[in-house]
Amino acid sequence: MFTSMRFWIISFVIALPCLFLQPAYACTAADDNYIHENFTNGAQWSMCWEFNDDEGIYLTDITYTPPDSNTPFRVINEVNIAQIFVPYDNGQDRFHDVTTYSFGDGIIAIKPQNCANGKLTTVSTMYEDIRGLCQRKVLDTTINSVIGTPSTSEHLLLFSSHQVGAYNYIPEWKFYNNGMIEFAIGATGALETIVNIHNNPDREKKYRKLGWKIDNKTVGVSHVHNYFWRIDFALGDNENDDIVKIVQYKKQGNKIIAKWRDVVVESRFNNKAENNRGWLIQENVNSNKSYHVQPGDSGHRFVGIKKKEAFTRNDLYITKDVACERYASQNYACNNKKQLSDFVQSNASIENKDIVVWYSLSLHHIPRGEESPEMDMHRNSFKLIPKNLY
Ligand SMILES: [Cu+2]
Repeated sequence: MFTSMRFWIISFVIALPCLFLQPAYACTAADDNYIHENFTNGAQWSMCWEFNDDEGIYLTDITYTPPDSNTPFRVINEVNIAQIFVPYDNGQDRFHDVTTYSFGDGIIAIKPQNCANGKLTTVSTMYEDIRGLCQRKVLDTTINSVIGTPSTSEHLLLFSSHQVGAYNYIPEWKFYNNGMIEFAIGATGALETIVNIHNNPDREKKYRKLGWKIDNKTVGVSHVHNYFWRIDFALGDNENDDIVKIVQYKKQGNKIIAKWRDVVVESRFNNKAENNRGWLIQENVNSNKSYHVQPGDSGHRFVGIKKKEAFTRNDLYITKDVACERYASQNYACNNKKQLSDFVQSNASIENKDIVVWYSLSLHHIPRGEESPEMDMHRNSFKLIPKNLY
């Protein structure tokens, strides 16, 4: 009896650190919210999806199994859309689409033909059950036909569609067979803020500076879509030993030299396109397995009102994981930390902590007559590029 009890106590003590090292999975293969995809090259992606009234679909426990392996490699604990902030050029309309307008609950049904050869899943909002999440495997055989060898790019695509006012947003999550990830948000629907300038030359003159005349009677007001993602990385088995590095490429004569620096405290950065800046999240100090945060559409920048919109002042933030720090703006009930800029504490170490990367993209959208009555989709995305996974 005593021996048996001692065995269990010793087993528990040995297992205890593992409980902390390996976070519990939010779903198993038997659950409805489990997503799994096998690819022709032998690779696999698996993850769980969850739903929230604010940000809608978010993904947890994301693992990638390389082509030559049977062991899933954990990449991300959790990723969610952390805000869509849309300030209009008129200076007055400043919409926080995720938190003010229940972006999640605005999810609409996807027609079967828009999820052809895929799987439509029911999402339960506060109000109703909606066939709102499409999971589909996408094939691209371009490389195959160009180089003549049986090489195929495949990815798992997840998307939903959300009505926010006149707008319709389509978040896309793409997981490629080579380990690459792309996060995107497309926007379509109808223009939100249009002003009537009919027979009013003064008003027309004023608003043409703030937008574009879309027909004889109306001007569409320009605006910026600021998209934010919160990515709780966890490379490998231990979520608390990831290393963060920043790289920039500086010109030396005709050469372009990589300069690396470790990031050891909570930090905020701007994407300096002229330096090809990027960030590397590495499994641990002894591993070279890593993901490179490669900035995406970053030609447009928006910096908002000084203190009130301080969250717009940087493009990428690194913090340690604090559960109540979830939205880049209007983040209520979190020790008075209301926006992303509040989450970065000066000199707060991120060593041996679970690391979160916040990344934002901006698009200055100038309306056109061609976008009335409905817009084509304007879409912004960025990539997480794997290094040394296989
Ligand atoms: Cu727009």
